[in-house]
Amino acid sequence: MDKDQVAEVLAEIGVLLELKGENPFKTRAYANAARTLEGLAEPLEKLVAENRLGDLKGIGEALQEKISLLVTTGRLPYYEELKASIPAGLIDMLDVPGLGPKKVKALHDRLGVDSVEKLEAACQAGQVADLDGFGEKTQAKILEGIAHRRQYASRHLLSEALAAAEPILDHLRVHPDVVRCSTAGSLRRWRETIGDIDFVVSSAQPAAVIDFFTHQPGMQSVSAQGETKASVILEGGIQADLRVVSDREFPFALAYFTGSKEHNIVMRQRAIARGLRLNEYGLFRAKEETRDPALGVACATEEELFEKLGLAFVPPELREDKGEFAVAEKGPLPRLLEWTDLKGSLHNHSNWSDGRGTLAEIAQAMEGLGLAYWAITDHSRASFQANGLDPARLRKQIAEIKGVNARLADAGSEFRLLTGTEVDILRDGLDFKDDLLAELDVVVASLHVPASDEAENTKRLIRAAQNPHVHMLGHLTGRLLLRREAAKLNQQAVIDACAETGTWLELNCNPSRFDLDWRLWPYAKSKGVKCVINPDAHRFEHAGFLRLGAGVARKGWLTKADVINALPLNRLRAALAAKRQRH
Ligand code: DGT
Ligand code: CA
Ligand code: CA
Ligand code: ZN
Repeated sequence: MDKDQVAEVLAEIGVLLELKGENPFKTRAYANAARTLEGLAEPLEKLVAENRLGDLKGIGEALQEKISLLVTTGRLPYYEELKASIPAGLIDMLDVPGLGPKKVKALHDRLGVDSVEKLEAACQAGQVADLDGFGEKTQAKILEGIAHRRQYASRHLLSEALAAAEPILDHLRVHPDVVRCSTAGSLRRWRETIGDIDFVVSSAQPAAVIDFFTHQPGMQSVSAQGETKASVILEGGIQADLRVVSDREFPFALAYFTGSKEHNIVMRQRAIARGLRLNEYGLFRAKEETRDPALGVACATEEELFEKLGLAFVPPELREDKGEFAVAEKGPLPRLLEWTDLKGSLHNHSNWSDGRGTLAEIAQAMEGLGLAYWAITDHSRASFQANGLDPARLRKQIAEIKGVNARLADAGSEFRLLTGTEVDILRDGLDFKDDLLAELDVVVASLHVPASDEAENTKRLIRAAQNPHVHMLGHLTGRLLLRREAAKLNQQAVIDACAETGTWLELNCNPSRFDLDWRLWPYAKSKGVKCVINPDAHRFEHAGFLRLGAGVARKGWLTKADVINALPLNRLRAALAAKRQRH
């Protein structure tokens, strides 16, 4: 196990002990140890091998032993026994947003509640509000949390659905009986979360294709299988639907199953207005539902279908009935951003805070990907749990980055690291003073600890945007898809402030964030606010998030001209200087 996994286990032990009502010093020791490990600058394996765990603050002998065991064997019997000694329903309850171990224990001790279902019933009966230390507000919050949890459980992150779907699509593509194939549904539309995966295939041998599909590696079970369709549950729990049609029907089936439902409704109305009938099998000269090829209007591709309905081609990402028809009626849609337009990233971490890799290693990896620049924006001091940098360490990092860049230049490379920070937005301003910020190439300001009050959060973010040294606001709402709701804030007001001050907004393309949300980009664009697509990389592989983020930007109608990190390095430098020159 690596340090993050070990830290996770220790933190969980702390929670489980608290749930059992163990003494608070003991429970806190685990939580503290977890935090210490997370902030570790060197590999945990190395510390264990060199027998130096004892040097870490607050890690006594018992903990050292447990950590060593986890690092070397990946298992800890103490943890497994502890977990087994607690009813599974109680552990489940910890997952309800807003419920910590203390509250779960109180609910169990005083109401006998030992499952989420019983908890919901107790809330609905008003029993929870009557408990000491709970009240009406908490009870309502718990009910809301249970509802969120239920929604979360039925959906999956886009990144996970893509990882499951792409190998299957690759297999279908080379199957001899498959003529054309594609993903469809929300996955093809690049929604941030996916209910189920949809595939559309054209073939003259549907039975063979269905048999092949249901016997793919990675299938957990087959839930339905017919002559032209099948539904399966993939390992990991995602459902996937397959439809097989004739190749003549393919463009119609693809358009229909890509959706969205709202988009399809308008498409069908446009067909009706032309005396035609549109369904998943074709575009027919008929008033009634039909699948009769003799009545069909031939379309070889989706492009032709749109054309027959008086529309330019609408990329799948835009098929949400959010303005695409008005634009496609007039002519071709704007050329949306492609992920290969992106030249680098302006928000990333290194092993100086909570990321992986040294500065030199990161430079080498990102240059190897063909990128032109990569900003190192480690956390500021207030994010102590992420090993945030104080001014002295940050200045040392600036010097080291200059060294890396000098060596790159000597070697004839044009790739550059940029200096930077992800500075915390605190209650009364930024975590660093302006003179330090002015020394950096790139300043991202992020609200990591929001207040519970909407006006207060909005005020803090607007004040950050007004700082002449802040180039962009990072992950505006702090949401974690399927895990944590967005912080309360007036996003429109913050966008307006960014427009006024020439501040950019991040499209954080970590697949758990996609923050700012795609639904708000058309507004930001209309105000002239530029987008920066940042993977917020904590390890090399996270550079791959750029591809996901480009799709989200497309969904927000963004073009290359709207995106700062589509600029080459020299023009980026000019853009970075521009905000500071406004003041
Ligand atoms: P999801 O799976 O919840 O993330 O969202 P979708 O959009 O993938 O929905 P899904 O899998 O239920 O259906 C795929 C597409 O099929 C959907 O986007 C549009 C089309 N479709 C399904 N049912 C209907 C319907 O009742 N009416 C219309 N117009 N289209 C439908
Ligand atoms: Ca779907
Ligand atoms: Ca489906
Ligand atoms: Zn970050």
